[in-house]
Order: sequence, then structure tokens, then C-alpha cells
Amino acid sequence: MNISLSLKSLLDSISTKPLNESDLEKYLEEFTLKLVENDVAYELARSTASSVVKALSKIRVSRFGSDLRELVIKTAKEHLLSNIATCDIDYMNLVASSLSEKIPFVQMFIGVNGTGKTTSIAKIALILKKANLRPLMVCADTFRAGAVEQLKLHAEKVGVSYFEKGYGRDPASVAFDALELSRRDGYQAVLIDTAGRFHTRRGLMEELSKIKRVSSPDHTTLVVDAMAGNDSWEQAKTFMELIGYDSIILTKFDADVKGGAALSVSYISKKPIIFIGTGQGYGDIRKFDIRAYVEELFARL
Ligand SMILES: Nc1nc2c(ncn2[C@@H]2O[C@H](COP(=O)(O)OP(=O)(O)O)[C@@H](O)[C@H]2O)c(=O)[nH]1
Ligand SMILES: [Mg+2]
Repeated sequence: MNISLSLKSLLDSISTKPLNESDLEKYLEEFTLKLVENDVAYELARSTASSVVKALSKIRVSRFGSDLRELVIKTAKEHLLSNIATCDIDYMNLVASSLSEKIPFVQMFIGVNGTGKTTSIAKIALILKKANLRPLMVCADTFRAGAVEQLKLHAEKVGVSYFEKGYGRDPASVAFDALELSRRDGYQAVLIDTAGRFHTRRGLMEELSKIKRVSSPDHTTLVVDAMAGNDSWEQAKTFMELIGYDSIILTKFDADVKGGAALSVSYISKKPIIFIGTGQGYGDIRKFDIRAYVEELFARL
């Protein structure tokens, strides 16, 4: 059940009966669990539920009535909005302002395998191409079988250039060469795809740090799968601690997502979600307004 539906059922049950002190405790637990079930990070779920209960405790139990529902919604909404990153980045403005200072705009993409990194890079390359810029897709995963061919296939399908040096080379040196080529050949945006074998975390993080050092990206984006549930929280946290990033792309938002992952990753990272992926097609990418998303979430309750 998605976040909106499960909160609605919870609200329906509490707003139809009078509450006492012990109900409030039970309610706190239930509210927390509902949020967690829907992929909201535990810390954020717990603190949101606490703020709701605090607000409820302040008003006299006998006065609980039709206002209760509104109070819960208002309190939870305000708490969420004040704890997540709500700053808004317009991607094309970001690129344009970077390009006004230096060419090319370099963007590095990081994230676990299978989250949709390569697909998202192709989607973004297409956006840039449509804006009359020349993007270069770079394969800095020189280990995983198929990584090079996949990037190449996506680049060919969207009709943009790509750069690869096959397998076995140091990924940082591939990124370095790509930057040299882009300066020589006048590419305006260099999109660096990286490896995501999370199980060899240590080696991966060293590899990514080196790529970052060598290519000094203007912008680094973490790609997270909205279906990953609690893992999305873990990924947003780990990559922030070990590499750092400026924004997030949340993929697979088209599928039957519970919805809480968007809140979790925004809360943990305090970074904006610049895009959501809404399908496997190259046009399936949308801007994401988290404020509007939270409003919408609660408007349906
Ligand atoms: N439904 C859906 N599938 C996606 C989305 N983004 C990527 N995928 C699919 O997820 C799978 C893994 O994507 P890929 O780009 O290869 O992931 P990577 O390993 O991180 O590079 C592919 O089958 C993609 O088509 C999305 O927004 N929605
Ligand atoms: Mg890939």
C-alpha cells in the first residue's frame, strides 16, 4: 500500500473515535510504522510522528473532533517540509550558469548497479542535445562486463557522442582522457558514468574518489532507485559520507512506488532531487518539486 493510502486508513481509524493518553502512545507507534512501511527513513518517521503527537497532546482530548484530522495533516506536513531538502535546482539553469564560467560542464554520476545510472545519463544527454548543446557520455566503468556496450548503445540510440576505452584501464584515466578530448573537440557537457558494485564498497569508493579528484566535476549526482525502499536511505547516506554529491535522481518512480524514498533521501542528504525517472524510455524523466509532492501526498488524505 502506498504512503498516502496507508496514512489515510490510519487517519480514518483515529479520527472516528475519542482518544486518551494511552491511545496517543499507540498512535505514535502506528504513525511511525506506517511511514517506515512506506520507505520513510526511521529517524524521519519517528520525529514526524512525535511532532504530531506533541501537537495532539496540547489540545484537550474532549475537543478532539473534526479538527483532529486537519491538525495531524498540518503538523506532519510542516515537520516533513522543515526536515527535508526543499531547495529547487533547475537543471538547465545550473548547466547554463556553469558554462558561463567554464567549458565543458562536467557531471559525474554515482550509484549502485541497476539503479538506472546509464539510462538516466542517456535521458539527460537527450535533454542537453535538445537544448542545442553537445554532450559526451563517458564510460568510466572499465570492469563490469557489458558496461561499455550498454553506454554505447544508449548513446547511439539518443544520437549523442560517447567515449570509452574498453575494459581494464584505470577509470580515472578514462575520465581524464575524456575531458581532454572534450576540450579539444568542443563538447559542452561531459557526463561521466561510473561503476556501482556496492558489495566491494571499499574498492569502489576509492575508485570513485579518484575519478572525482581527477575530473573535478562541476556537479555530482547520485542515482537512486525509488523501489529500493530502505536501501535508498542507506545508499544516500553511504555515498554522501564517502564521496559526496550535489543532487539526486530518483529512478523508477513510474512503477508502483510507496513514495517514502523521496522523503528519505532528501532528509538524509539534504540535497535536492533534480529529476525523477518515470520509465524506460529516453523521454521518461521529469523535474521534481518535493514541496508539491508533499502537498499532494497530504491533499489525498
Ligand atoms: N521503469 C523504469 N525503469 C528504469 C528507469 N530507469 C532505469 N530503468 C531500468 O533499470 C534497469 C537498469 O538501468 P541501468 O541504466 O542499466 O542501471 P545502472 O546499472 O545504474 O547503469 C534498466 O532495465 C532500465 O531500463 C525508470 O525511471 N523507470
Ligand atoms: Mg550502467
